[in-house]
Amino acid sequence: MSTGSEDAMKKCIDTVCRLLIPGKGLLAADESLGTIARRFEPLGILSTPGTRRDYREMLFAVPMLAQHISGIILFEETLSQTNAEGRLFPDWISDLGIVPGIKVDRGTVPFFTGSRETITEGLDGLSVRLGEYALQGAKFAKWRGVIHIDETLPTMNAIIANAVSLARYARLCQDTGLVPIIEPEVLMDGSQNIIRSADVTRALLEAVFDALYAAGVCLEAIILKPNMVVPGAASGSSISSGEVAQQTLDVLRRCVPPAVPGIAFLSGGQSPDMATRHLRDMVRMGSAPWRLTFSYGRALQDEALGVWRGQAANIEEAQAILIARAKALSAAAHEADA
Ligand code: 5MM
Repeated sequence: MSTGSEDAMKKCIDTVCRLLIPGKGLLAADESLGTIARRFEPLGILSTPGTRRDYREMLFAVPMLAQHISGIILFEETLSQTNAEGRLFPDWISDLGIVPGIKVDRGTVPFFTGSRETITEGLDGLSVRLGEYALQGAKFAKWRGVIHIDETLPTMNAIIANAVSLARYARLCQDTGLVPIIEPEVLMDGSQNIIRSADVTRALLEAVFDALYAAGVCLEAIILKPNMVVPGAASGSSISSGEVAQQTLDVLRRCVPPAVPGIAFLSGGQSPDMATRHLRDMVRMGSAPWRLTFSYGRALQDEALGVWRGQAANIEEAQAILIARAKALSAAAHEADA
């Protein structure tokens, strides 16, 4: 099975190298309209194009952000917004020395009427959209498939359908010269123990790599963005950071070929401290064949958002909190290289 053109693939490899610079990680700032409204609402911030723009400008303008952040995942709206000086966000981010990317999925819908499982939409017309995003300056893309877990879920049907969608998306990205960030997420909601979480994560990753092979995706030009293997948030079990690191690495070693250059974890609702510790412990364990880093949304942003609260007067303090978290994550991701 052939992969994309040589030129497109060269672009992808170049972007992968820039994203996986040792000790740097990704900032996921691609909240869709519903998600950002849910994050703003408890803080009394109305979600409008203007407040979303102000918030993203506050994040991206953090002094020295590029020392710790290699790439930023944007939401489609942000791609055509400008900073206070009138610079388009993707151009401004590039000038800061950070690679701009774009979330290209259209979100999840129930798998069928009444189903509690979901499938991610957005494949129709994707090839054309990818070409447009590339013209707007995006160098990489992201698609998230979501797997729900409980005593009876997930079904193989949902696992395979989400895996096949991720693979088709990834192939179209590489054909366009965009690096696909492949995000298969087993949610941490629920009362499952860590062993069940490991089993489901393994089943999902096996299906994803089967689908990637079948679609002719070049593994050297992807970044995997998986969940960590943790017990369900409602399980009440307290597990050491070392065990989370061990269980996660065991699953990844079983399923992820060493040809994959990097794994950039999602935080999935873990606290910022926990998401930092878990990454640090995995990196400390050493001997992983892929670069390990972060691609966090909430674990990078929540502390800063809580301080900013939509007020210009709080910008400096919020930015100081964000850079401190980014620095801690950078250090966690860099231990293996120390
Ligand atoms: C930042 O949130 C992203 C967008 O979510 P929606 O499409 O649901 O609005 C999300 O995909 C994010 O990129 C990843 O899940 C990682 O975020 P967390 O908060 O889990 O680290």
